[in-house]
Amino acid sequence: MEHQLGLPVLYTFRRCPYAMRARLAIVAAGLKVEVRELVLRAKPAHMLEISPKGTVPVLWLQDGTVIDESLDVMRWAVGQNFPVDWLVLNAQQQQQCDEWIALLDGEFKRNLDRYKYPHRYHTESSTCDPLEHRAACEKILMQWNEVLMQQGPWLFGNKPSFADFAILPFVRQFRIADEAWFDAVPGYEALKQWLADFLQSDLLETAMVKYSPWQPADIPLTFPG
Ligand SMILES: N[C@@H](CCC(=O)N[C@@H](CS)C(=O)NCC(=O)O)C(=O)O
Repeated sequence: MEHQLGLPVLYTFRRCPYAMRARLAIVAAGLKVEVRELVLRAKPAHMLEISPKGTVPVLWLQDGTVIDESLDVMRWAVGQNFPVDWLVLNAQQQQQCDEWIALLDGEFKRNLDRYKYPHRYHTESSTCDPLEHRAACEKILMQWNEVLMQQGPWLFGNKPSFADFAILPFVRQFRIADEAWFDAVPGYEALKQWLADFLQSDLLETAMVKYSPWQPADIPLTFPG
């Protein structure tokens, strides 16, 4: 397997929020990669060879380096070319950003999965109540709503940052679990506006362009196209 376009290769799955945050950072940084879309039930052998844990996103650099954690792909992208309109975080903001992302990737994601797919978490002795987990997610969302109310429209004020784009794909998923309920429920208007701005953004549109699942014999495609 080689880098046919001379670009880093990104294994990705369109709907995966982790892959989405990686693609957002790649687009925001103005970079190009060779894209290999996949379906999770049929992961390409080459991807599993370079990253046996089998999660997306996986970025394979020209020198053979493999970056297979979404936050590391984001860090790589902004390290290559810092997005012009993103805020450079100071030390205190960076610490806050790291804390929020830990909360998101930990407690929020754990509850989001149980809200979205409760049947996967039923056990012999207990059933998983999706609404309990939705409420746990809401408690976390309320924290970001407070921040956005005080200093929005982005988490750190007037400019978007790493924190916004690491978090927003998961808030999008929370909404998608029950859009009618989310759109009607009162109580976090600033957060809804933050999400709505993201959903309408050119950045997301570019990051969500559709590709067919990749096959080794395919002509290589770039992302963004
Ligand atoms: N910590 C990883 C998590 C990535 C992850 O779990 N991605 C999911 C898709 S959303 C995945 O690839 N799951 C493997 C599977 O379902 O087979 C990261 O941040 O990149």
